[in-house]
Amino acid sequence: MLRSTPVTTKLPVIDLERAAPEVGSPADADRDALLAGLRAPRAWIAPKFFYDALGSTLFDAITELDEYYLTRTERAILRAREREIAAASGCDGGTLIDLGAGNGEKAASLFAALRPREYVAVDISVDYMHHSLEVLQRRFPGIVMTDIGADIARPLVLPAHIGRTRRLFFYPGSSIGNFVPDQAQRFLAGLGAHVDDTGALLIGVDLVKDAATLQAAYDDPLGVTAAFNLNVLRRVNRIIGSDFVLADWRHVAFFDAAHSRIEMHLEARRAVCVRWASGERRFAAGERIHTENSYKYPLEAFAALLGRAGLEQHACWTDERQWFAVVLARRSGARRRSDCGEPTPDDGGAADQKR
Ligand code: AVI
Repeated sequence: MLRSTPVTTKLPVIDLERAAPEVGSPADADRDALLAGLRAPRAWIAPKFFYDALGSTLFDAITELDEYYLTRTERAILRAREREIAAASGCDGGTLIDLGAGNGEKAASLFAALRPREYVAVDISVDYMHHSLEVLQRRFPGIVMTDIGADIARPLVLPAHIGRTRRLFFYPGSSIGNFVPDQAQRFLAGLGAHVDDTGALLIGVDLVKDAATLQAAYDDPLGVTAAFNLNVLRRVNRIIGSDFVLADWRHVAFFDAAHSRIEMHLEARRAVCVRWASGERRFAAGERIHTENSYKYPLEAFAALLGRAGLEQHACWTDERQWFAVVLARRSGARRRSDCGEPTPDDGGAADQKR
């Protein structure tokens, strides 16, 4: 059995990562990707490696920081606008597909408004998600729940039993900003292929703003983001058997206005040689490993990105400061719906920008 029934609390899990057949094991792919990045002239580590158990906990701590405005700003918009979002999506009674679901709580906070018949949680941390979903299933026994273990950066394969109409893809948190724009376009186009005219995408986008605010969000005085960044080296050591010494590295984060992105790096405090079974890499003092980009979009640039991906912005809600946007998109040319919600006065400070 692949999915839950409304009364089941023991959820079967679909782990597309572990099941991927033809390209060698995901573990091999991870090792290959890490080695390629460490051997590159400008070394890099893909940000997906941040999220082991400790990394996920550190990320949760980041979202509690005063400086990291993204999570709480998005939450406030979703809370203030949930009824409008539900009406504009037109996906009542449909399938809510949560990309990078984590513990599913963000999506669950919208269940009352969106009233999905089916909830599909997709996340790479399959064990953590699976346990959380069993808890959620007990709280919402009327919703059919499925969890899928998959790296959402890879082409999404949905099991055949997932409802095909009124699919609402939910991609919060501005994780779209962790893709470079070309990848983001391909990713969005891939989602577009999974929705028909009745479906939509609800996506959180961090907007460009003053550099000091951005900088503080990614280089907090408590050092939580630094710990999050450095922790990736522990993960690399485990995966490729390398001997990174964390004390040799410092966290660096800055806003690159030309690319409209925060860049995170790990910088060698002194000359170091990192070894693993099949090789080594020497780093000069001050040399960096690039670990993450976090793009910040002007609203028009994000709408243009959607357009290049064959989607169009249908509605958009922001906070008063215009720091963050929640965007509802449909396939370009999708039949317009008439049940698009009008702005309500009791918006708790969230500003509405319908197109
Ligand atoms: C997950 N992602 C949207 C976060 C971001 O803001 O780019 C990851 C993060 N990196 C450092 N702090 C948070």
